[in-house]
Amino acid sequence: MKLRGYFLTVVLMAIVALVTGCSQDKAILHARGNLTGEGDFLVVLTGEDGQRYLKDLIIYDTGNGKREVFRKDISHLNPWKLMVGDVDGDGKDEISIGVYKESPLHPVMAKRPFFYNFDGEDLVPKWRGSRLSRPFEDFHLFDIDNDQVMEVVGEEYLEDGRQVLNTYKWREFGFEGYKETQAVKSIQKVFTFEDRLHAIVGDDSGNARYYVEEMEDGLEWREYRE
Ligand SMILES: [Ca+2]
Ligand SMILES: [Ca+2]
Repeated sequence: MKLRGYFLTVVLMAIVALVTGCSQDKAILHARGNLTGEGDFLVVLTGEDGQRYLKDLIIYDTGNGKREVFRKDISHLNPWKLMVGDVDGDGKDEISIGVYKESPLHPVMAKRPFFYNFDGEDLVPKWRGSRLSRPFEDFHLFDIDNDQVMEVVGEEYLEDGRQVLNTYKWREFGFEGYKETQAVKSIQKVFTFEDRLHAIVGDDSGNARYYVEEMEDGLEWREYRE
């Protein structure tokens, strides 16, 4: 009898775990950084597996254990990307969220990059620009010129459908175009490797891997050889 009771308890606990596990959103994207200039934080976007757009933005103070310090449902922004990095060089990392929404100045649904600061209690909008220079597929934070400040790197589309990597620097009130690459047929994937920005670039003969080098008058594609 005793053993059966124990078995039932275990089964019930397993069912409860399964049900609550299924109904709860889980951390899909996360990024770490020093949001306030004086501490380590973990930023999380929750959602459901396979969902295109996510839901809750949660911030944990991880300086001494792990303590939730902020939580907000931002599903109305259709968030799809989360990054953390210092774009203005003040020593505090911004939270960058890729959203998919209309904007007052540009009333069509489009991917847009939003930037926030965290003051220890609340999110403070830094830049909710209507768009980059051109429509973009994805964006990244990367220090292209090695000055310890992140540039925004957009995988942008030209009007003829070709793509460029374009970079932006924070200038007091917003992002200003910096340097861009020459156009290529397509950019398949962008990633960081050994402190350089790499990309898988598609052309008529297939895909090739390049890294990006900063030159005086622009960014150059350099073929990557292992
Ligand atoms: Ca900053
Ligand atoms: Ca930089």
